[in-house]
Amino acid sequence: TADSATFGWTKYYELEEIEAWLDEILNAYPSVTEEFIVGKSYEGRTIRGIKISHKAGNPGIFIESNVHAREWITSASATWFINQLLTSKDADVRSLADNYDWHILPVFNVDGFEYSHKKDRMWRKTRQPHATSACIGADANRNFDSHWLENNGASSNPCSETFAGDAPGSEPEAKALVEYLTKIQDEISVYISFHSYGQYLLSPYGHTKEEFPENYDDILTIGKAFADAIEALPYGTVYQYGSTADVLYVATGTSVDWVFNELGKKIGYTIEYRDKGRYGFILPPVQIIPNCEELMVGMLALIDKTKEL
Ligand code: ING
Ligand code: ZN
Repeated sequence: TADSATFGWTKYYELEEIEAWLDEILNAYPSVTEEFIVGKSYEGRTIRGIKISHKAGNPGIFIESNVHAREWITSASATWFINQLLTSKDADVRSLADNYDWHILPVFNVDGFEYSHKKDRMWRKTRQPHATSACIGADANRNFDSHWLENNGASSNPCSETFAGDAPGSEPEAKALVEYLTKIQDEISVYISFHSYGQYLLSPYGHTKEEFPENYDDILTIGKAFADAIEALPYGTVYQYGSTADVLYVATGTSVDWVFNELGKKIGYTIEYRDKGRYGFILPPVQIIPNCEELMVGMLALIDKTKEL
């Protein structure tokens, strides 16, 4: 079972267990939590998130996690973070919980996540079939309507791991998130997307390395604070930071770029968690909690610095 007495962060859980745990959390903390529904996946699953709000009028932070099915550390980190916001007695964490509204989507690509548990551990994409190919699914993080399929930042081949889909929003999951975020955009000031792996804090733009956002200096200052905080922990884990296209590769139609370019938000990051490739997507469960500790100090520093600027 996955009740809160037995749910922990020493193993990875399946979708059903994560959802059962979410239900328990919603039951246990009714005055500060609320479920939100993003919509339905291709296979008909409900895409569910949790909002944590300790007081009215807080700025909102949206966390999107597990868009890529095999990146299991991301939903483990999201659930750990939810638990910290509700139970931690640490003053800094309490201040994060009290002064921001948290909109957390632990498993965005629900169909792919289920498939990665049941059939193919290395699955990345959605599970929607394609009309003219036997290959299944698209990369939901290339399916958003921001420079969609430009600059070789995605593939038009349905068999590619970075297939952009037939059109922006062709994947029901991406379409649902676009509609949901559009609806609640006034409640959100920071957007963070969880990925693995490589130990990066990536910022806009993904679609080009020829241009940078007008607030890129601030974005880098915040990135440095995040990376420094993580490196200062005894694990000494090193994160690189900078624009996605500059530090990693050109990627178009990503959720963070869409929120930044189309919703006009000024702060959006992708976190690429541990490790640097030794275990890659199959990060051993003993590393879940250390990874989450890094997330928390990084997030504290990120929010602190954002507030200062
Ligand atoms: N990496 C991300 C990917 O979607 C990324 C990198 C994230 C690029 C966000 C642009 C925006 O390819 C992994 N490992 O999925
Ligand atoms: Zn990813």
